Amino acid sequence: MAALDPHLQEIYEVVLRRNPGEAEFHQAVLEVFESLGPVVLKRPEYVESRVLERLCEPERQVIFRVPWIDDSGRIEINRGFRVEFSSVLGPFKGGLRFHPSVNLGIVKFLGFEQIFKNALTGMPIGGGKGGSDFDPKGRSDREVMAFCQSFMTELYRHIGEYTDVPAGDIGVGGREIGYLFGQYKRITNLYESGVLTGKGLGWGGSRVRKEATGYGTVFFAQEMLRARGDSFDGKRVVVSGSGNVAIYAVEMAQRLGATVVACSDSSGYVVDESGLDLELLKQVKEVDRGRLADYAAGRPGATLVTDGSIWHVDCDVALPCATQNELDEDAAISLVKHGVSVVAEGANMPTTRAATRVLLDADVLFAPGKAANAGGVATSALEMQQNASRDSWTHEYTQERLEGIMRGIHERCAGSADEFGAPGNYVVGANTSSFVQLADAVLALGVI
Ligand code: NDP
Ligand code: 2IT
Repeated sequence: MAALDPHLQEIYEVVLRRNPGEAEFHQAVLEVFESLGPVVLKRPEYVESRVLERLCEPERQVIFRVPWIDDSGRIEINRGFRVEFSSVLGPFKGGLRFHPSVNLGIVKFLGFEQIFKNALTGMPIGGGKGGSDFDPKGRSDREVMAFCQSFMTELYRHIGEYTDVPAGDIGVGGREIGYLFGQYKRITNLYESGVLTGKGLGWGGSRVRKEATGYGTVFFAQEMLRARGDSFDGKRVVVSGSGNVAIYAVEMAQRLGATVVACSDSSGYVVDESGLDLELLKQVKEVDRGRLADYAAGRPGATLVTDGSIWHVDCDVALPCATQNELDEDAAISLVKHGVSVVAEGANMPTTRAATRVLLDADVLFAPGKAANAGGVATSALEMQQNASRDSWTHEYTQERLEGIMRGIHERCAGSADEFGAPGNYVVGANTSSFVQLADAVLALGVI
């Protein structure tokens, strides 16, 4: 990687010192800083006014105990987090992740990414993230409810439709948002629809929110292909993960004429050469809350692979939609060797820095998550808009809005990449474009 501009290097070293042991947060900051050399050359006031230091320090970080009782009567103790990173563009906005790996460094990386992603949407939303090391896997509905109620019993005092608006992420879907919203409503005695997004369609949710991240990722990839005179039609696609983002990325890629030949979970991956059976996948993952092994068992011709990497399956388009750092340098080399032409990140930071370099050097069209997966949070902002006006839009209209937003983000990234001397580099485009918007707002609002 190119050396950082000396000012940026100095600031980065302070970030390392002040946030020890938070590897994912360091990585997210470095990825942004690597794009900003030409910006700080052109606008030295950003360095003089210490805009970068201000953006790297969360406005508020909350860590709390979450006690609850499991089905056997045992008392369980988890840790809850909410990092309210930046409200310079709007109320803090970003998901909650329930996964045993969650720690402060992971929540901070996600919150930091969210600031830039949310700026790119063009909607009035700041950045934040939260979650817990609670593992919902294998837990009964009652246990999940007990956990969510305890989590909200602390979180409620920090959130609100004008303050901080959480949503889902890994391990948090419609069921969890329901229990969280119910407890918020009970404690506050307010039907404050706009306090959480990802709600059910019958009680304040938005059409297309469930599908939005996966669909949006495919729309963004489609724009990149279109810019090269190409399309999804006839493409061979691999999608990692098999959760919310992955399922709807598969759905939209199939609708656009692609064959999706593989997807994964944390136990392995499935190869299905004739194209994934989406209805079966939804039944197994969304209805039965099962594993991909159950999909393979129910689908003749599909193979379950429990060792090795999904990125060794050859494809034209790769959509990492599982988790951070799941696509490493070896995986990128394998994808390039097999002739991949597009990689679009449905997950947050799934591609390591070394892997990103391999893809960019090979002239692969590479879409960073903060641009490609912004459709989820953008549709959350559309949900907030519907809640504020007590309205409910049609599926068709909401999807049109999502498509327009993704086209806009693509245009914005492509334009900013050109402006800062890196045509075709969507990493530079996404980071520079969002940073300039944020930095100008930071300066305008004064030292706060
Ligand atoms: P889900 O919980 O619905 O699905 C997560 C999927 O990723 C599962 O298949 C899971 O497998 C797999 N996975 C999770 N952690 C790991 C791990 N450590 N190693 C291997 N596989 C893992 O989450 P989402 O689909 O909502 O989120 C996926 C990604 O997309 C995340 O990076 C999230 O931050 C990002 N994202 C989500 C948005 C949303 O609206 N939901 C918006 C923008 C980004 P298993 O079931 O075996 O754990
Ligand atoms: O990473 C993300 O953008 C999300 N998990 C969605 C956040 C949101 O507020 O909808």
